[in-house]
Amino acid sequence: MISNITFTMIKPDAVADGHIGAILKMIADAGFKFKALKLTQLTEADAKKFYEVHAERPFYGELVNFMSSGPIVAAVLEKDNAVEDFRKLIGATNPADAEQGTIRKKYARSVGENAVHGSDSNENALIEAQFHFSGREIF
Ligand code: DAT
Ligand code: MG
Repeated sequence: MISNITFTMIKPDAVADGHIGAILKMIADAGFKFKALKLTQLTEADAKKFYEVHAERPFYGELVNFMSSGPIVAAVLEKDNAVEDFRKLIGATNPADAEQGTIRKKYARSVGENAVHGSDSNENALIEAQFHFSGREIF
């Protein structure tokens, strides 16, 4: 599973805006297989840990508050070249810069509330998947 998986979250904005079904369909239609899937919510401590790498950035506090503000959908996805292909499907971090047809272009509210997360490397995909799911929740 090491090089063919990525980890995603449908973030609190997109869940609150009613986009879970549409986003899961875009992911499935793009050829990703669901290896794990759940509706959950991050505590403030979870969000701090998940985004630790951004701790020095000016938006860290806002990011932690937002990501723990409501339910999310967490998923592990499988496909050849999963990390890179999923980053293409979601589009640029800022929806204003995202290409037409990408998930962020269609559903993100702003750069901070940008609808979905996608892992940035194979190594982080595995770390993030294991942060959210136990071994018996990944198929
Ligand atoms: P990505 O989610 O595209 O990998 P990132 O890792 O650089 O982007 O940042 C993580 C999250 O932090 C991003 O999804 C939303 C938030 N963020 C990034 N840049 C921001 C900014 N300039 N203002 C507010 N939030 C920002
Ligand atoms: Mg990132």
